[in-house]
Formats: sequence, C-alpha cells, structure tokens
Amino acid sequence: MSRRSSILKAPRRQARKLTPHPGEPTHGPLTAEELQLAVRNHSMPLEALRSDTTPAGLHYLLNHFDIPFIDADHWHLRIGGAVQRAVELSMRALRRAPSITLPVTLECAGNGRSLLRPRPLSQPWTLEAVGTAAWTGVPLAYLLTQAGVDDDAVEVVFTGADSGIQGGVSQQYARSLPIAEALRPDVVLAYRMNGAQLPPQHGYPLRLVVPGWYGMASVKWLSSIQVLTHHFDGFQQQVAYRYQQDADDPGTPVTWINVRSLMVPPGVPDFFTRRRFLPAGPVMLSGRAWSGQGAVQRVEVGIDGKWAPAQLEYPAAPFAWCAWSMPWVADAGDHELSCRATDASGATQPLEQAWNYQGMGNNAVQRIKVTVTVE
Ligand SMILES: Nc1nc2c(c(=O)[nH]1)N[C@H]1C(S)=C(S)[C@@H](COP(=O)(O)O)O[C@H]1N2
Ligand SMILES: [Mo]
Repeated sequence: MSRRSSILKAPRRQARKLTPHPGEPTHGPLTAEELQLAVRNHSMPLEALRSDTTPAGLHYLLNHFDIPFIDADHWHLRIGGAVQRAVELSMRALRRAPSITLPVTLECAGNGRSLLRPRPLSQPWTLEAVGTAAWTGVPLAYLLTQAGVDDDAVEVVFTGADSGIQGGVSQQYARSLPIAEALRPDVVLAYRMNGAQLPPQHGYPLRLVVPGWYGMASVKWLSSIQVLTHHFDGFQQQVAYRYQQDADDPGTPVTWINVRSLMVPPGVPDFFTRRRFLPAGPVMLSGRAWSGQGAVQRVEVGIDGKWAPAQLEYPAAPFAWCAWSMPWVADAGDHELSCRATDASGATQPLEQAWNYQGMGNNAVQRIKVTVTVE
C-alpha cells in the first residue's frame, strides 16, 4: 500500500468510530445524532417535581418521527379487526361518549439511558423523562365493548398517524396491548391534557394513555385500533422496547414502569455544571416517587450514603406519583444526596443499574452533588 493511500484512509476510520450505528452502545462522547434527538425531545426540569400536575410545557416529550398536524374536523378513529361491529368515530362522536379524567405518571422506558456505560445510542435521557398530567377522554373499554370484541381476540394494536424509518424499517408508529390490559377500566383515549386541548406534540387530537406502563404504550395521534387474534409483531413491539443483552438476543418485552423516585435539587444551581449550592441550616428535601408494579410503600433519603426514611403522601390516583419529604440540617461542606423508593411488590431502586442493550427500564438512584456554604 502506498504511503498516500494509507494517509487518505486514516480519517475515514476515525469518522466511522465517531458515528457508531444507532443502537450500538458506545464509550465515546455524545454524538451529533444524540444531540439532535435531545433538542427535539425534552425532559421535565426537576423543579417541576414540586407540583402534583406537570404543566403541559414542562411534561417530558418523546416523538420518534415528525409531529403530524391533523385536521380534527376531518379525522376519524377506526376501530376494527376481530370485532362484531367495526366503527369510524369522529372527534364530535368521541366527545359525546362518557368521559373520565385521570392523573397518570408517564415515564419513558429509556429514562436514564445516557448514564449507562457503555451508552446505548438513542435519545440520551438523563433522569427526567417523566411527568404527571390529568388526562381526559373516553375509556377504551367502553368503545371496545360497544364494538363487541370477538372471543378469540388476544391483542389490540394501536396505530399513530406518524411515520418514518427506524432500524431500516419503514413504519407507522404502532404498539399493541394484551386484550386484558386493553379492557382495564382506567385505559383512556384522551383528548384533553390538564383540562386543555391536547397539544400537537402530545398527540392531538387523540391519544392512548395506559396507566402504569412505560410511555411507549401510550400511542399518540391515534388513527386506528385493531383487535387481533394473534400476536402483533410490528417494529416497536418486536424489535424496539425489549430488555436484551445484545443485538441478537430476542429479549423480553418492556411493559410496566419500574419503581423510581426523584428529588427536587435543593438550593441553587451553577449554570454550567448544575452543581447545587445552599446555605448551612435546615432545608426540606422533597420529591416524588412512582411505580407501575404496586403502590410506593417507602422512600428513603441518603445523605452521603446514610439512609433515613422520608414522609410519604398518598398519590392522587393509583398510577400517579406520590410526594415525599424529609427535613435535613445541612452542615457546611460537600455532600451527595440520594433517594430510593420501594413498591408493594418489594422492588427497590438499585444503587448500580444492571445494564441492557437498549438502555430500558433504568431506575438507579439519583445522586445530587451539593456544596453547603456558611455565610
Ligand atoms: N404515535 C406515537 N406515539 C408515541 C410515540 C411516538 O413516537 N409516536 N412515542 C412514545 C413514547 S416512546 C413515549 S415515552 C410517549 C411519550 O409521551 P409524551 O411525549 O406525551 O410525554 O409517547 C409514546 N407514544
Ligand atoms: Mo419512550
């Protein structure tokens, strides 16, 4: 090989290393592609943990493709497949149906992904891909019962109006639920968020909300609901959203939210590092905890690794987060604050996260570095 050609080759190898394949975990620095996703899909600022209900603009956001802009006056929801009476419903018809309002904590299954080593390449969440909104709409079970689900139905597939390419596969965003989950009385087809019209980015004019499941199940911009007599094998079901050890591992599906708690960082932040600064003396530490696998039963707060129980409040609904608080007398110096929740299934947040290939279902404890100053 001539000297010239080997010089020409070197930058190409380097370029390949800096742009790994999507999904392939990396020890490298954040990529331009991750930054691009991060600015489209924002998380909830942790100070928003103070309110029971997250204002729509502060609620986290995760859209795989583009936000479809839908003319609600000419839009119809199709319900078909293994049902006795297939129907097409306008927004007017849906608004006339019985409605419920339910506070629900949604969390992205990839929350915490960017803190894993190696780092799975996808939306690079830190810890804040969560939010709690009051969703208003028609119980899905009401519409399915009206349509008359066939006895041999096994799943219901929900298809959004958004489309794109993921993993080389052209697709409309679609996810299924087992029939028993779809018939739960608290699964809702929502057309209002916190009392207002659904914002475009959260699924206008209609979205599914599945309390207790990670966010991927709550399909936005809903265009059709099909009852199936077999398992749905669409990309977002069969390839994405699985707990896998490597690319060839078929893995297991991601479903219910794992127990997690977060703390409102006390004091004030340094602009760039986000390290916290607060004066010595009493301070009320507070935050929220939630789980899709049983009520939160305990939250403990760790000060420099020493754990003490926090005071817990009741949640507004079974799948809404609950508030916790614990007074702390901050003494001068550097400290590390943490919190960890335990739910009714006995599950507790781990100190170190077990790694998986897509970075799904993270619930490792949050660690906040604080500097306590004496005036
Ligand atoms: N149609 C459609 N529905 C979707 C998605 C999507 O990309 N398209 N993203 C899912 C994922 S991964 C999550 S975490 C939640 C996020 O809901 P939010 O943006 O309202 O917080 O929507 C889910 N529903
Ligand atoms: Mo998600």
